[in-house]
Amino acid sequence: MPANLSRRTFLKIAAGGAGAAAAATVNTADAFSLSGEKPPPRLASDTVVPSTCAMCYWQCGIHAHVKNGRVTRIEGNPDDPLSRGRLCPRGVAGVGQLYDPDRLRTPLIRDSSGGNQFWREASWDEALDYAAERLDAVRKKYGPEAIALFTHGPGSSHFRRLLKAIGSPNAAASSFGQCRGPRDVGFELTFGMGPGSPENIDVANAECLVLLGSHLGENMHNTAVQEFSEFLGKGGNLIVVDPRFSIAASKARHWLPIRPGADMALLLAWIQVILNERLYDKDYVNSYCSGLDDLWRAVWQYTPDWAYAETGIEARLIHQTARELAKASPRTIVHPGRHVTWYGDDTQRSRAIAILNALLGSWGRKGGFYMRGRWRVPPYPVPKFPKPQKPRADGVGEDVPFGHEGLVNRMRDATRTGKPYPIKAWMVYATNLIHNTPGVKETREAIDKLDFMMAVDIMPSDITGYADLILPECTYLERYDDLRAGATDVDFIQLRQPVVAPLKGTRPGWQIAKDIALRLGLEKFFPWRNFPEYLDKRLRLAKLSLRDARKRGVFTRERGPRFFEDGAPVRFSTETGKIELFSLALLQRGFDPTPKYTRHPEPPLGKFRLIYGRSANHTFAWTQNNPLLLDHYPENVAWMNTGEARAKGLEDGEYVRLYNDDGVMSLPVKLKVTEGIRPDCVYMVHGFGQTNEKLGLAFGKGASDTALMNRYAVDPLCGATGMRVTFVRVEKAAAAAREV
Ligand SMILES: Nc1nc2c(c(=O)[nH]1)N[C@H]1C(S)=C(S)[C@@H](COP(=O)(O)OP(=O)(O)OC[C@H]3O[C@@H](n4cnc5c(=O)[nH]c(N)nc54)[C@H](O)[C@@H]3O)O[C@H]1N2
Ligand SMILES: Nc1nc2c(c(=O)[nH]1)N[C@H]1C(S)=C(S)[C@@H](COP(=O)(O)OP(=O)(O)OC[C@H]3O[C@@H](n4cnc5c(=O)[nH]c(N)nc54)[C@H](O)[C@@H]3O)O[C@H]1N2
Ligand code: SF4
Ligand SMILES: [Mo]
Repeated sequence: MPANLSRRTFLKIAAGGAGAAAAATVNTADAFSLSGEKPPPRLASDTVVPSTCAMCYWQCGIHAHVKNGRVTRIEGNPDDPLSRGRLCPRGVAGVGQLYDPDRLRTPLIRDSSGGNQFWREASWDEALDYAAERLDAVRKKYGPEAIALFTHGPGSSHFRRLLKAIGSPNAAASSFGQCRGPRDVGFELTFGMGPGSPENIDVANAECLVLLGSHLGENMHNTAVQEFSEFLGKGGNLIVVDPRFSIAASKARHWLPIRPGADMALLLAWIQVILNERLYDKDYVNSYCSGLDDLWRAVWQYTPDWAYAETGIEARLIHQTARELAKASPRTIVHPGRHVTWYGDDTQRSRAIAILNALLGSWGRKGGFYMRGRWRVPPYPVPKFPKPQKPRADGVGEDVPFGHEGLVNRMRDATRTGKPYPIKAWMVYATNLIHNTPGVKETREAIDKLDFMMAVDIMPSDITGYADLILPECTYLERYDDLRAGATDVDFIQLRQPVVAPLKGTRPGWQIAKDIALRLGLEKFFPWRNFPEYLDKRLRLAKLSLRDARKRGVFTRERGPRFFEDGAPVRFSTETGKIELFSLALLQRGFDPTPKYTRHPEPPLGKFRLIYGRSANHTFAWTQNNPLLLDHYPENVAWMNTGEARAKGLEDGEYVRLYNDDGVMSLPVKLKVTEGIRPDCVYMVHGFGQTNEKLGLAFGKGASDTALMNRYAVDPLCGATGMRVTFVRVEKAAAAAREV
């Protein structure tokens, strides 16, 4: 760790997470002044290289300070519309990942000679030959579709290209079926468009914001947190629906500690009140929406009195908050959420959220949802990819009627069962399937069925432990990735470029994918000599240049009007061309055309629902070995309600284990006894409980939520995995250990 990034500074930045969302996103210079220390002097020999953060998927523009070939600190690029010159604690801690001594630094081949399995270091040439040879064997024996890609994040495009060149349709990322899939589908069915990333919400100008679960301030998507702070600074009315007293709840005018799983009841009751009391935006609804009468027929019975019994939220409060939503409309946002794979009826819950926003007239309106544009960067011209001869193995578009992105869980299950056809090789790029997909037993069974699995990662993670071949990628600070075009209040194109030379032995993803393609005879799909050539070609086609991009890191362009009132085109790409309060598409496929309430099973006496979320200091399961972040948030804790803990004789700070209904026991985890959670659930930060011993700092810290998720509820509309259906009992760690 560079000496000038003192740990105290980090404490200071991250500690803001609990107090003020704004303080959690100060830039490093502010952080130093906050902590009373002097910022490190900017020596003349400091070089500042603009690039893009990849400590999470938000992708903020950065300025990396480099001295003598080492990165000394990372700040936000003030010209970047996502960072606006500020980074979250994880972005600042990119150096901790770059200089992590446990990083993968050479290709490794699983060697089973002599009866024992062990990792053998290999040269890149040998490793790439091996990858190509094994992939080719599967391709010849079973057809190209037998090769699947699991991937996530900014480097994915290189391996998606490789998979397409091979001729397989089977790519999947956890960002759909374990994250935002149901939200995107629910909004598409209603407005003809999903909320996208960054979400098309104008939070800074909103007057009322409703967060269902979305725990901004712990969920540290940078721009979202900055706008949230602006909203709070202006005295916006924040309503937080969460069974746990989250950081956002601590800022709210109303905290509604809902019974987990009952959000649909609350949403339907809000819709009922808004229709019943004619509080909806009549002009807007008359002009743009279809199906109002059908909606009313479906929801009239969902009164606040009825919802009280389901949600535990008093009818009076449901009435009052419904009126507050309407009063601020159209500057009211019922947040679409992001990780929404909760209970299996998540697409319908997202539909209810979309419908509520439509009634409030907030879609396409200032202080509500803006209309997105796109700055098109033409692709690098390559020959047409071969057409796969088989349909997708995960059934997307067929058995899964409304999903339109690959599903990790179903691709995994196709591998496990050999149905609809055998999948025999996995390429796993930057995704830790052991931590991000429920049903770990099934994941292991699927891996057992493979002829070959390769993992491209930066760390010896839990998933790399299962591979036949590990290929060490260099980190985002050491490589180029493809361009990212996006939009906020401006259109932008961002560049990721190397800030320092790659750690010896590691290589960028673009090169790994190209070198494998070359060995498989697929070089015509990778016709560039190197990635700068690729990037420059694309940028030139967009009338820009790599030379400029390298200097600035980001290009921005003014947007046309974003709101209907400013002249943004009113367009809804639904079947009827209207906002569909009643969905014909759903009706035609035999689903409820308007959202309905189903009660989810509750944990039996003595058990708790397992819920989970984020720490401001960690990204999923990949930052737990980063000294800068771990120092501040060293292990996850299990939150339990004070009364429950007392009844069970459990004390704050002691170690417990969680047991699920299938006899799986968690690693020991520290108990946090608090009034800030309902008695029917326990809460944990996701991503801990790593079992790879090569992770010197992360190994043995905290427990994994995923390891307990044998069960999950599949959303019939989009195939996503609802992950809040696990019940656990909680026992003292020592006592639990005796039982086993
Ligand atoms: N620091 C950090 N920030 C991140 C990430 C990260 O890894 N680290 N990941 C990013 C990504 S990809 C995503 S998708 C987002 C996810 O972040 P969000 O979309 O905000 O996540 P959720 O899982 O929806 O919300 C978790 C909250 O839901 C509450 N909750 C649990 N059950 C229920 C329920 O039944 N009803 C209601 N109303 N609330 C419930 C939990 O108590 C918790 O406070 O975070 C993003 N931001
Ligand atoms: N139980 C449970 N499951 C969840 C969630 C949860 O809250 N609880 N959250 C869900 C959500 S919202 C999402 S979006 C997904 C996220 O799931 P993923 O995005 O797959 O996140 P991780 O599981 O941390 O796996 C990321 C892997 O990428 C590696 N990596 C990081 N940077 C690089 C890089 O630059 N190059 C390469 N090659 N590898 C890199 C890390 O070392 C790690 O092994 O998980 C979902 N699954
Ligand atoms: S939100 Fe934080 S970790 Fe994510 S890209 Fe931005 S600075 Fe990096
Ligand atoms: Mo996510």
